[in-house]
Amino acid sequence: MADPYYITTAISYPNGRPHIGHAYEAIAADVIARHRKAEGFDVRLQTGTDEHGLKMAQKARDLGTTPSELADEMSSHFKVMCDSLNIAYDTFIRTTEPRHQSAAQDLWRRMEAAGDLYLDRYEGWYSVRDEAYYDEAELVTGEGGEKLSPQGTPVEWTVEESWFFRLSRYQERLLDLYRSTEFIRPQSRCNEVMRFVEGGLRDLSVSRTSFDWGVPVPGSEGHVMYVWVDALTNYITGLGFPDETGDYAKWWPADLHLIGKDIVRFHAVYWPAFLMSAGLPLPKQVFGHGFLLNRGQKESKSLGNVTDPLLLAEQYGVDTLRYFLMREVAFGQDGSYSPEAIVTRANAELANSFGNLAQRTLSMIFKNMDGDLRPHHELTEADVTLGDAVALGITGLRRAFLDLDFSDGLEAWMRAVFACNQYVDEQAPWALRKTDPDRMQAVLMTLLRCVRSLAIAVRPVAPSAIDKLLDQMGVASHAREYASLSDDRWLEDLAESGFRIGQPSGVFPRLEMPEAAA
Ligand code: ME8
Repeated sequence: MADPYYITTAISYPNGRPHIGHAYEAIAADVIARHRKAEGFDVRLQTGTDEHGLKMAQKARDLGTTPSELADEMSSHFKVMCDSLNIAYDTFIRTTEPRHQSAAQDLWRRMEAAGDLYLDRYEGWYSVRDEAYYDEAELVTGEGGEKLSPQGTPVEWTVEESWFFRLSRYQERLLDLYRSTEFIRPQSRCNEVMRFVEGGLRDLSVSRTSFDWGVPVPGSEGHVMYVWVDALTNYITGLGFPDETGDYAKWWPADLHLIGKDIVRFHAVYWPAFLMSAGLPLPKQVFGHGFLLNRGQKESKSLGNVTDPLLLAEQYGVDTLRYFLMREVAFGQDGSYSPEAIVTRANAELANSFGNLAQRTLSMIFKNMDGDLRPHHELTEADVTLGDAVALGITGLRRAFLDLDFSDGLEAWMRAVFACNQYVDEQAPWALRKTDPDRMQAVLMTLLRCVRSLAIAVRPVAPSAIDKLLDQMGVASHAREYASLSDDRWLEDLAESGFRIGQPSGVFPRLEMPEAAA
């Protein structure tokens, strides 16, 4: 039976519409999910929206609506974004669902039963925007001399009665976890978290009395859970927790929580500590990806550079956008995008290199030998060398993707594409039609094999375009996973159809450079 692989994204705050950072994270998670599926895993992908907390309550008040109406409207935009970007999620969770409330309350009761929760007074520097308290020593000074959180957001001195979680108890167990496993990736973020934990952990305030838009603390009227206790629980709510049979038994612990770098502390310190306290297994890995910047700048309303990711997808194509993001950014680091960068890369790599290779190969076959393909030929050294180069590129992609190193993986793939184009130029199959039709057959058959393998390899990144291409080539849907890379059964299917391929049409069109940049 296939091994299960459970991957989650962060759940987004639906206090506004999705931005490019949300799209980036969803796309990366979907590429990982599709890649693992292609590698033969039984995959589950969960995403959703984080609907409680002060931020939501305040935004709703500013807009003159209720938090629940705001969440309903905005959450639907996140779902539409996922659907439009071809994100194959299995569960879209909303933390306002009743089943989520029972899961969060159950986790709370377990932490209470472990003796890890106590009531006290909380005073400290609180950032509404980050929904976090900070130590005096962590604060920075703003341009006007005001105190700011390390993320640069305003902080206020706040006093309230609060439940506390005995985080301090877990310091050593957390450090052991970081030291003995690859719990936090990339390494730079692991180092940051280790420094933070080694500096000493203080107990964490985990309830609020100043507002009521949250999950009620069981048995403690007037308290709602700190939004992060509630939010982190989503990863098990979606599996039916507190029922520990069924989906939970199959999929927990998660293999990967994919999140952005700003929320690593919540996932790598608080979440494992909550789970240790509740006596539940820990996720296997937390990966903190970098931020996506618009021409090197953070998008913000005040700069007027906020881009709707769906408009980008509409303009350049979903598969092109997905390819660009995975290729351009070294995964784990910050990256930048601009319309010119998207068009340049899409044209150079997708349209002119892979698209052109596929189109040339299929058109020559369609024109010269449709219905007349023969799978077996005597191979020359050039054919064997090309086969090796393609195999190397694909192994490179697979290995790098397993390690979440997408840009390197796609670079290895691109090297194989270049090798194929060079082979076409050198072998010039069009010139062989009259002089040596057998050799033309062998060259085109070699190319057809290579195009199919390269298409299957990159399918997790550009699933719709690649499926269109594989349809044209008559490759059955069961022969599109990585297991079928090394067998020739697809040729038997093709033989059954009388070796006919469909009328080829390009799947990666050339894009126009935006006018401002031309
Ligand atoms: O943090 N580039 O929600 P969120 C890349 N609700 N990723 C970005 C980004 C950017 N410019 N901006 C944000 C929350 N992100 C919480 C999560 S999980 C239990 C609760 C990422 O809507 C960010 O790092 O602010 C996070 O992983 C995700 O988008 C949602 O951010």
